[in-house]
Amino acid sequence: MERFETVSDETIRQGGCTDIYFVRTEETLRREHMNPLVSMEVTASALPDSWAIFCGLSDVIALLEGLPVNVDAMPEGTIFFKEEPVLRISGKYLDFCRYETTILGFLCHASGIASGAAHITRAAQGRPVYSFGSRRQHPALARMIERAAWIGGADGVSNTCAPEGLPVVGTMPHAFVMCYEKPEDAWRSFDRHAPKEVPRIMLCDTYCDEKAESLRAAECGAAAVRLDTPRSRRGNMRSIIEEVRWELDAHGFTGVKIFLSGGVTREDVILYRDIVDAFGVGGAIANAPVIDFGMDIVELEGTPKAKRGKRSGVKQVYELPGGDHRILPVMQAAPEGGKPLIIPCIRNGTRMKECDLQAARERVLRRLPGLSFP
Ligand code: PCP
Repeated sequence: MERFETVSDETIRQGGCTDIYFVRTEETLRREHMNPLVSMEVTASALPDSWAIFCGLSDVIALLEGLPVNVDAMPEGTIFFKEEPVLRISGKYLDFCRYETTILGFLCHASGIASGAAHITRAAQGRPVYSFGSRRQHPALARMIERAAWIGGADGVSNTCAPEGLPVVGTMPHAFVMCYEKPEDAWRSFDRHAPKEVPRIMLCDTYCDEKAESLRAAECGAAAVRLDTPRSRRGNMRSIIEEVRWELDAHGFTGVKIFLSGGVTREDVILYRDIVDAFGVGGAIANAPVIDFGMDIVELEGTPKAKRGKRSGVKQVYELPGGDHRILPVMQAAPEGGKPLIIPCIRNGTRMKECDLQAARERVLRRLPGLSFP
């Protein structure tokens, strides 16, 4: 059977998914009988926003467990700033050289999605945000996308391959409504057959005006109406939403909520958060810009060494009592009240700590309210 255009876990684990220059590096160093002891740090010199969320460590640990290396990192869900090391690997260079591509891939993508989700969650100011974007990426990545979105603070996810325990949400696509003669038939049928715990959120823009369909859905018992109006038909979206709200209220459906989806961006969330009860966000989370991490040698055979533009020496990042961060050489005394953020993850191949998904998310949710936002 032909396989999909993806790389197998086994190939990744064996270091087969790498940039060719690492293969050439290995060959050359081996022939020269060189294998220096190095410490490498992962840092981002610039970020898409002023802060970001560290995510993807669970995959890095799964990859490096069993190798003769030490790994130290910020726990997943830690807020970090540019120039801060988020992860460090120490060991003989040839034992992990070829994994750089994979390690950065894990971290850049997952941290980008978690950060995108966190910024949107922050923008929503308490309105629920649901991750609807697994369809915007290769399906082989769906689990990672939903995991990262959840860590970043999304209130639920839509893909059935999400890690166990995550709230999986969603009711109906346009295709379902179109299988029936009238939307009412679809909504009523859904109500008859959907599990009791699934909220009756009815899609209200398939054929007619959002206001007309929303009223009809409310009359059918909708708990909420979902407006997924295509961009080409939007006009003034704010006035469409306000009109829907007005008419629902005027007809006694004050309890019927409004759910907005379809191309929703961070800016849309800010524009409509006062009149929308919940958001379904696809591409703005799943396609969030990746974090541009680099992985660089900072110490060679115990001596600080760095390329241009990077700071030499092994470092620690401290969270200060007010929430600010400070980067210091690891051997320097901790600042007063400073909490070290980089902690041991692997010691000579042995995993020191499990990555706890819920703890990662709580870490984000605790910090979010105090973070800067445009
Ligand atoms: C999908 C769904 C969400 C969209 C995707 C989220 O829309 O209804 O609203 O992704 P986005 O934020 O990147 O747009 P459609 O593909 O129009 O879905 P349907 O099958 O319901 O027509």
